Amino acid sequence: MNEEQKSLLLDSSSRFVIPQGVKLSYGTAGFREDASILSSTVYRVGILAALRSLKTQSVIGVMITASHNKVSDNGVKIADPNGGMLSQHWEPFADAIANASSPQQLLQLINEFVEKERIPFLGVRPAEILLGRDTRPSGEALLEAARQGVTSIVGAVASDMGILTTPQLHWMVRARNKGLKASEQDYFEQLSNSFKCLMDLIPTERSKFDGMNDKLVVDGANGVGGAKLQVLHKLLNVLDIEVRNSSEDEGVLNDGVGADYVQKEKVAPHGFGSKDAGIRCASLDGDADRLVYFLVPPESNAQVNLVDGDKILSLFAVFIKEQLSFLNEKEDLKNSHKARLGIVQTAYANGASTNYLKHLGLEVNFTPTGVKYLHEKAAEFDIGIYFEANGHGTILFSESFIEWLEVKSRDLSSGSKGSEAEKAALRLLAVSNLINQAVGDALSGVLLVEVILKHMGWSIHRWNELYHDLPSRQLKVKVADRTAVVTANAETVVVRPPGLQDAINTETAKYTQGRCFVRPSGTEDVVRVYAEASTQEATDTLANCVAKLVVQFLGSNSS
Ligand code: G16
Repeated sequence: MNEEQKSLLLDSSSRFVIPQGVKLSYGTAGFREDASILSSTVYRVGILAALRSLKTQSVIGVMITASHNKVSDNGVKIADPNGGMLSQHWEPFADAIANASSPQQLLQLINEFVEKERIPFLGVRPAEILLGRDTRPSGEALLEAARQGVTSIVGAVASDMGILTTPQLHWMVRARNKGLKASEQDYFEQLSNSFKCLMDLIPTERSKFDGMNDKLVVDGANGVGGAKLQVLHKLLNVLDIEVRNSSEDEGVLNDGVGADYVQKEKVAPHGFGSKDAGIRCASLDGDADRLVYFLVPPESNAQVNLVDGDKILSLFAVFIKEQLSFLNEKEDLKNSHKARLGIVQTAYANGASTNYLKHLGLEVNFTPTGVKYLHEKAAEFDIGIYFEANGHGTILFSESFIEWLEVKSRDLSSGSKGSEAEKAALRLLAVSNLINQAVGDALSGVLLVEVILKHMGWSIHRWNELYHDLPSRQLKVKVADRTAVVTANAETVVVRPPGLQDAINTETAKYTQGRCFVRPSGTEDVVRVYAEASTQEATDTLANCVAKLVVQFLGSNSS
């Protein structure tokens, strides 16, 4: 770094004073904290994004969001050149600069990192960063902090893409780096065109739902997703979708609404009630990267029938498997490419879903919580389907498989035109264009669920019957220091504090089909407890007992 660069960094960083007494860490999905203490962190992430852009000579994204967290929180995450999460290799640097106590220390850390990573400054394409934010009131000021961070690297350019869903920003970064059209309008057009293509390929004998109301009612979590879905809805003009809890309504973001609330509490979001019984309902989270479906029961105050990320994954798996079997019916296709289909879940996946997927003959893999881990694993397959139970997931297609599909669909269309194999190849290509290849995306997820249900001729009830969930419960426990919990084996075993895992094992062994694990959240200041057992009552008892064990071993923090 030359002297001009050093003084630019020293000068701009002196405007962003680090809060005292807070240790920040790049968690499950970037930095997340109360918005009031985040401006220095976001500024520093802006610098990191510009350095990452120089290093990779690609466009990088910075998204200001705290997704499912309460409205007073905010956060920041990076989209890497392929649209995915920041390379984990750079996370320690993110932690280090976020916690640097003075401009001088910050400069020193950056200088050392630039040398270690050999980040080029001269004679290269200048850094280019796309900035996006969700609807949080703190977003505008934090976006400005990110912009100042980016532009404290000489020549770097920051483009404000405005209010977006998180997956839209990731999609744009990926598209830009592939040399494709990358505006928000292009995103909507790609989704709507591929959706229409899948609709046109629905077998005529299946094109009716089995006696179901065709309407879908979507809870937008009072976040960014509702308004964006309305835009898509207008473009499509074939789906009957009603959006409630849109950011244009009066409600508070993620407060008694949204995918996280519906999935964890298993209750209907605000604005939904017994009048909606029997109607297909869905819920997005605050930045529209999660999606769950649900059915409201006729009796008020009863739990909703949750159709969660595991069931969305299962629906997608059934559909993809069917298309692959059409392709495999043709001997020459079967021999020219044996597509590897892989499933990725986390420990939160309901045990019944894993059994179901294995029963379908699919390979199921497990990773720790966090899209960054699931995505990486899913990318190892020709088709990798990953979903967290909370509704975060997508389907990844390898470049080589897409190329093979493109060639084969052309060959097939000149030969046995209209064959099932040709249609299957076209459907898979359309899915790869519809479902976001960069990250889990509730908007593309809704469209894919809707068109697959139509393709199968299934109602939400039929879909929900694929398997029966084991009763489960999730609890949050406030402890003195959640980082004292260290886990292993995809978060199923507690390694520290010593003795806690033995105590959990002893408790779990008392329950038929008992399963329980604890892990520190990477987005909230809590330890999470997950339990499963053969009845809801037993599950709740197990979860509560283990929550007490967590407090015993770690000390409570009720503040
Ligand atoms: C983020 C991550 C998800 C993760 C969730 C909860 O979601 O992207 O992969 O499941 O946090 O993580 P934790 O249990 O560590 O708090 P979102 O939708 O909040 O960005």
